[in-house]
Amino acid sequence: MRLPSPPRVPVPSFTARLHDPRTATVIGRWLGIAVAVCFVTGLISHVLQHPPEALVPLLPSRPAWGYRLSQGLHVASGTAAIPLLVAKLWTVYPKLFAQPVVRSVRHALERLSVAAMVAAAVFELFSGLLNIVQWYPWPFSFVPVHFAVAWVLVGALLVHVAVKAPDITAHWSRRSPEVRALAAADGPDRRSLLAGLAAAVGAVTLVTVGQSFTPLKRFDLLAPRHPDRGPQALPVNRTAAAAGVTGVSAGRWRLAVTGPRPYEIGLAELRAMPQHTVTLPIACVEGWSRSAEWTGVRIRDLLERAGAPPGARLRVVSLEGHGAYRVMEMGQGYARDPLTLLALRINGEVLSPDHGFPARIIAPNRPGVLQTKWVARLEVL
Ligand SMILES: Nc1nc2c(c(=O)[nH]1)N[C@H]1C(S)=C(S)[C@@H](COP(=O)(O)O)O[C@H]1N2
Ligand SMILES: [Mo]
Repeated sequence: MRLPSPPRVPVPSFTARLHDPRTATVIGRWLGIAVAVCFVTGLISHVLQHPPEALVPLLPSRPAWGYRLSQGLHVASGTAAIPLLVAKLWTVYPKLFAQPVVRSVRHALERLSVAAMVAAAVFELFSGLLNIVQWYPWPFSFVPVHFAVAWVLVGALLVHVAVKAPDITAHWSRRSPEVRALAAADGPDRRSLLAGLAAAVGAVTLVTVGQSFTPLKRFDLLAPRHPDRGPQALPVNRTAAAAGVTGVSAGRWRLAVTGPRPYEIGLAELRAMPQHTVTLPIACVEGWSRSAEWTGVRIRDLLERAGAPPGARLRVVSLEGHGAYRVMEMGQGYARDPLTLLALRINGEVLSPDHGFPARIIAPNRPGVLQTKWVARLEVL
């Protein structure tokens, strides 16, 4: 007697071109570029913010706009990667139904590395996106985890590219025989999908990039910050009230400078010292940036008065009672740069409390988090 064969689990079958390897290769190329830009600019940001001891004296304070460009690219490439990742996952998701589930040890490892890569990519884009809107709905600290998972992503991505190298090469060129063969298949047009995706990437970029690329600020509809919005036409991340620095008295505030010849100096005396005006951006790690004209005293003049040796580093302490950005250090390259100021004014006006009254640091080519506000003390190290 013949037994009836067991019912087959219905597995969707995918034949359309939108799920073929050529589509996966083309979208993968775009996504690869976005991830590479995001990773390199992320490394730059990490090194500038948390430099290993040996690099501190080597960090360049020029070009003055360097960090602004690099972090603008970081957030823009990460944002562009979101539609690209969604499209890429949609293109390849039929592989989830591949039979048999595991063909060999090698195949199992390959699938595991893809799972790690997808999880890392989703985590990086999601956590980065929430970070730029300053929402931290998780118990861990964003920076170290975002940084560590970036390495997982890049490692798994390299494995993926190596494993898929034959497929990628075969489908790289429009004129390759494999791609021509695919063109014979029925199904919706691949070009429409790619054009739609390009339009989506262009649109999300256009409505967000104005937060750092000010010529496009008119189109900045979806970015969390607008470069013009804030006291004195400059955004604020941490207000004086949030930092608990309120009611600072201009008459009683004194800046302490420690070093071989320590001294204290009040606001009136600072204003009587040679004033310099520089045009420098605040470039926040969250992607927004805005240039302003800052006026104040050169840090190097203040350090020389304390008898600081030429190679000395500087520690800056804020009036803020606690907070991750209360204490900041800078290497001698920044401390000696003539553009690095203890700023007292912004665009000609006295700093408002939210921008760091009575005095804040402004230095070229530095992450916004290191532009310490409400300065209380300079320590020559
Ligand atoms: N003391 C102190 N300084 C600080 C901060 C802070 O929280 N405390 N925030 C930093 C961050 S994250 C940025 S982006 C800039 C923003 O400067 P602004 O508020 O003047 O635009 O200030 C920096 N200086
Ligand atoms: Mo920031």
